[in-house]
Amino acid sequence: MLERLPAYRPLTGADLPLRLAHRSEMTDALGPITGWRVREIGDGNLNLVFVVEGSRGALIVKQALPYARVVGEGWPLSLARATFEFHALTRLGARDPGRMPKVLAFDETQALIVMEHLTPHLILRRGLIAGECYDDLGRHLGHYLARTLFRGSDLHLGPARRKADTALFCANVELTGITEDLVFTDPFLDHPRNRHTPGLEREAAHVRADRALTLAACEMKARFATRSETLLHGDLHTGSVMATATDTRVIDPEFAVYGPMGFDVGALLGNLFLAFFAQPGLPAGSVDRAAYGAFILDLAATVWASFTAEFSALWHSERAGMLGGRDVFEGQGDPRGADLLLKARLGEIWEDTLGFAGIEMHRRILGLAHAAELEAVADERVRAACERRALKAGRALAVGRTGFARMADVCALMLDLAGGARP
Ligand code: SR1
Ligand code: MG
Repeated sequence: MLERLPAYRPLTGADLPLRLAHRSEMTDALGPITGWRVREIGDGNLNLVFVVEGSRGALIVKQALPYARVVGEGWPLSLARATFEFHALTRLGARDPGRMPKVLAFDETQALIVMEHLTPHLILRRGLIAGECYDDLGRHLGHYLARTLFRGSDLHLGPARRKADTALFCANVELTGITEDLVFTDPFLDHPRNRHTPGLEREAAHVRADRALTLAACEMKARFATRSETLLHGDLHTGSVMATATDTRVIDPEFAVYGPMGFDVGALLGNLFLAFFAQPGLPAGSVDRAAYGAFILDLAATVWASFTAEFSALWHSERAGMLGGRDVFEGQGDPRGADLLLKARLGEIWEDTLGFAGIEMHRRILGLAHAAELEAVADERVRAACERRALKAGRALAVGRTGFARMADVCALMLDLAGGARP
């Protein structure tokens, strides 16, 4: 690990080599400082991200700023998010080995993490805009979700370890507060942080007057804030995934907190659905956008199927924690009881997933932080039309979350709303 530096200072491309060259983790991986080339590539909402290339290889240096980059110094934020990100990278990375970038060094004072440079990986949002093909993405993400959510919970961990981690991540109040406000609150009222595509004024007003939808947002917010089931990534949208045709990585877990399992699954699926609704508005080029939309729905279905399959396998092989029902069922000769408990857990996660997905779809259209897939639709009238359909779908999921029996029904709804034929 890095030694502490005297006082926090944001890095610049120009001073990074001199400030980090004495770190052996850097020189070992990059080679001599004379060959270092630095580029700032951060396009997220919060941090600085540098790629440092040397004669031997490349690394990423991610540093928190004392404010939210998307707004500027007018939105101060503490540097503590780098510490939560480091602890989350360590834990989630160990729960699904190989799925997160390797961490080489962490400096708490400078709020920076040095990690593996993922190349030729592309941010998934960019890949879904470009119409990239992925072989195993859905399976990788479904397994990632099952492994991290199961292994961070009382189904697997002992109570002392689980409670210690819950306490650790409970302190991530600032970023959790951003989620509570930006995801579950702002889009459902007239807030100055909100923005939307011109042409959606009527829809934005309808959302705010829609009691059933607002009730769903309040209910999902309560589940997010009070159901401390497992360590969440906390911000698992398609900008937090990097992929090649055959490899998938999950990045940026700085919003990590203990919460309900369906939150991560729902955030991911909600963002995939947004990418689906963006397809008709994106330049076709060599991409058949209708076929690519079907691919995205299939991807969402594969995520869910792989999640449930892996979660069920872990249930049978790694259910060592106190909430798996081993004592009351196996202990008393009723193994079938545990199967019913698994079915009930997956049923709850399914309903939560749909609820969180529907709310996420609203906040990425009406709130502060939007989805690049929809933002990439250049013509505002076309974008507004895509977003109108996505809002209808999001409402159907959030309000009707207890009424969908299968993923096929969800995908059929998406196709109907997009104007496509039922499969
Ligand atoms: C001020 S942060 C806005 C959003 O960006 C992050 O990626 C999270 O999604 C957050 O809600
Ligand atoms: Mg992020």
